[in-house]
Amino acid sequence: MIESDLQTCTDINECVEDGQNKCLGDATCINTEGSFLCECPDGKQLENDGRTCSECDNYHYGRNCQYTCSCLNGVCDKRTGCVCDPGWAGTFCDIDIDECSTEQVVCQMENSVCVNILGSAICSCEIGYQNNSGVCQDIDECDAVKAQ
Ligand SMILES: [Ca+2]
Repeated sequence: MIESDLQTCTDINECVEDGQNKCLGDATCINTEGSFLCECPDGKQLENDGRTCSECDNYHYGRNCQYTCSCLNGVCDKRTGCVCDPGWAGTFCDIDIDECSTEQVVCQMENSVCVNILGSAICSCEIGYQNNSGVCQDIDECDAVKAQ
């Protein structure tokens, strides 16, 4: 814009001047010296037109979709990254949670032990016991031998 002295050019703030905000949709306008920029919220990236924001694809997230979202056991949230399925943790949901040591699974059945498995944990009868209708019963090894 030319000032009244007809010699000085001053920056136009495209972000506030009426009708000059060229950013579209939810893109935020940022005024720069001599120009302006459009910035997208997390989970979206700027189109080639420099003015429109579009959602990240299913494999990217964050600011300008710059982070890879590779969730082994979970789903990608385009703003925050992997949201893991129960039993899984880590940036890529590839770390099994040990529900036994974190006491998320506590085995109350007598003579049973917690066994950590991928994505979960189960209660299993201790060695020498077998599950009989939800009760861990002592295996009579002597009887088993006789039956053979
Ligand atoms: Ca587990």
